[in-house]
Amino acid sequence: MKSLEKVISEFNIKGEVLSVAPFGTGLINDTYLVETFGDMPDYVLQRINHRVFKDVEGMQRNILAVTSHIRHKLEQACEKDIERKVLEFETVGKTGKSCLYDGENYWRLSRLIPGAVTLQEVTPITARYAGMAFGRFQGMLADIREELTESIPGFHNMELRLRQLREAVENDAVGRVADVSDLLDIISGHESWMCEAEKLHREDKLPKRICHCDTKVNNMLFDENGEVLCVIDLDTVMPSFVFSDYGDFLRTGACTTPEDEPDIEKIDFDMSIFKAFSEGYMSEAGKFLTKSEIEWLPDSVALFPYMQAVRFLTDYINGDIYYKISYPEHNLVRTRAQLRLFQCIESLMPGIRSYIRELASDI
Ligand code: GN1
Ligand code: MG
Repeated sequence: MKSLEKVISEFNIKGEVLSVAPFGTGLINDTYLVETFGDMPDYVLQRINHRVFKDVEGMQRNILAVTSHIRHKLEQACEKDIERKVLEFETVGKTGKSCLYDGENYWRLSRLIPGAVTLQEVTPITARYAGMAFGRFQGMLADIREELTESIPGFHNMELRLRQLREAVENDAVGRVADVSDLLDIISGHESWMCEAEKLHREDKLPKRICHCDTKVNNMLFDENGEVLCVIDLDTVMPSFVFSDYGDFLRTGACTTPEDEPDIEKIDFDMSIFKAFSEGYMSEAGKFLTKSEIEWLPDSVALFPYMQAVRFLTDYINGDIYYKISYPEHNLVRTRAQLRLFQCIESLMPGIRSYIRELASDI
């Protein structure tokens, strides 16, 4: 692998590199903070995992289409501080491209947004802001003209995720299936409910639009006052169901523990975060959501822990080839935690449904 300094030198950056250090907690790409001397901008360097993102160029085209569309919207609205509200990528040499392929790896470099912080924990106040931010994000992209590709085909397609699990079980590549039959039973017991959205889509009853598809709180940048500046980590921006962003945020944001909590007794779903996030989201997204999209929001709260459990378990059975792990049973622990969260949410469904109904009747 080329040295990181050599990679950085291929991009048109301002200033001279002072230091390069690992940055963030993503499970897929490798991310580095690049600091420069003096007042020059600092940068974020990423090595893109092209085993996961097989069409890197298509993904990068998506990201540039989205960031330039958002920039244009912010300019039209005469927003202040636009440089801190949308990501900007540096180009490689004279190519005009924002992605470097060094013969082995793909790299990209964006400006670090100054004074921005990421939060690892969510409060009702930040959850409300987050809901508004993702609602606004989807709203701004509702009229984008470019057709975006699915940077990971079928990324949030529950039917596909279950097929991948079934294939993993059939192959049983590392002999782990026998020990997870209890988890497979829980999963198969809920298949038809969890695949309902795909069915509705096929019947033309549920649309897709451009979504972020990885709405964790650490994928948002907040300013000094705790308000959202912008949404980052745009690799998975693609056409999906709106509730990709709504449900996936709650999966981590409203869970009382990290997503890999080993003690499942500690896992619960925090209704106050749910309410605050939903209120923020609906205050923005209520302007453009269709009736059928609103109707499926409550179910999506359950869908995302379920889907994530299926994805973690598939990877565990395949021998840990997708997600970064810190110890051998990590994907199994993650699966158990997600299924526990799913079950907590299942028992709270009546309250979840009635709260969303209440919010929807106010708009
Ligand atoms: C991955 O790399 P990170 O943490 O942003 C994954 C998400 C999962 C998440 C689970 C491309 O995101 O879909 O929800 O791990 N991203 C991809 O923590 O698979
Ligand atoms: Mg991410």
